[in-house]
Amino acid sequence: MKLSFRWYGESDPIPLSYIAQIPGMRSVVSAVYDVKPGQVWPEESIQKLAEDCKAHGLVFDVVESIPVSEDIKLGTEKRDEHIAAYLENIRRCAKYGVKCVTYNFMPVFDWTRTQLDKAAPDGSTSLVMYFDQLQGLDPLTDDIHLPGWDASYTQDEVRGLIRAYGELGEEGLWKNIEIFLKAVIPVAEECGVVMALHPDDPPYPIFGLPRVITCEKNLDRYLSIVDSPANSLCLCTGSLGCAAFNDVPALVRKYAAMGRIGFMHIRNVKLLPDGSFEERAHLSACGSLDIYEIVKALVDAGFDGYVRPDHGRMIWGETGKPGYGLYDRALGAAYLNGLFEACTKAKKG
Ligand code: DNO
Repeated sequence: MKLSFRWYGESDPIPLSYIAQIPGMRSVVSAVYDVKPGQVWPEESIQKLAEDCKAHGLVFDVVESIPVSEDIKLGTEKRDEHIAAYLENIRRCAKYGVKCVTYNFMPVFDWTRTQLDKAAPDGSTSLVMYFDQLQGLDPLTDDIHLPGWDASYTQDEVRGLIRAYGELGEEGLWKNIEIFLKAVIPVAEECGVVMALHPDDPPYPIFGLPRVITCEKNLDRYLSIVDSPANSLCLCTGSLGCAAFNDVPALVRKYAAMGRIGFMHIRNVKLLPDGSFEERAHLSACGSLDIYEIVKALVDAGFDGYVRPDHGRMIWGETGKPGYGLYDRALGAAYLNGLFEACTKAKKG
């Protein structure tokens, strides 16, 4: 596996020099964050990312994300233009050494949580999704801004988008996914890039918006639309694992054996009886997911793709981007290193 760490570029409070000090760290996961979805990334920005990482002994070879615009997801008249820009971005990234591109197909909102700083008894804070905090909220009538949502949309735009997705429905979304994949995967293949689809987080409809990247059946459907190793998954254990119907170690075993995991986001979540969940430390004992079984499944399959510790808690007084501090993600990386070493040695016997 190739160990990686997400970095938000120059605005990230964590310097690359610190990331480089994490044992076994190889790759930086980043993106050009100041260009709108549907637009072409300036080559200089991609080149600068690659050079900055190289200067610290790291490799910028994973992009997270090239966002899929709402026009592509909804199939508006701007779709073709935005897909053309998407293809150009893949080509430009590949030119500077990128091997894996992460993206998602979540309508309007990326990940959804109700609180970003829920304090645990030990004083650490983490991201949580509590249904009682969500209940009664309706973005069609209320002016709500949940953490993690794109703050650049006005409330009116959000309402318009929610209505448009309501009309599109799940099958309409699948149709637009198919058009996207049939355009993108051949170009990714040509460029030697693996497209890694991130699941919906959480993996069920929110506010009536269709969310389809949710479960084994739908992941199978997605992968079969274009049956190519370039059409792969970013298997996020915390996103799939916050729904009890997903058996995450079994999913990892299956898709790793098929060679269809390009990127692993590994983190733990604690499921609560009403379906709410809390993000926890990576250690298996801290949450509902058996991280050992997940890593063992990867090692058994000979997984050689990218892995990153995902959201960490805020600990030791650190402040910064919720989920993306240094300390707890570095602890996560160290834990993952330990599991991978143990599983790999046990496999060799
Ligand atoms: C959350 C991340 C997601 C992910 C995108 C990929 O912390 O895992 O925002 O980057 O969904 O497109």
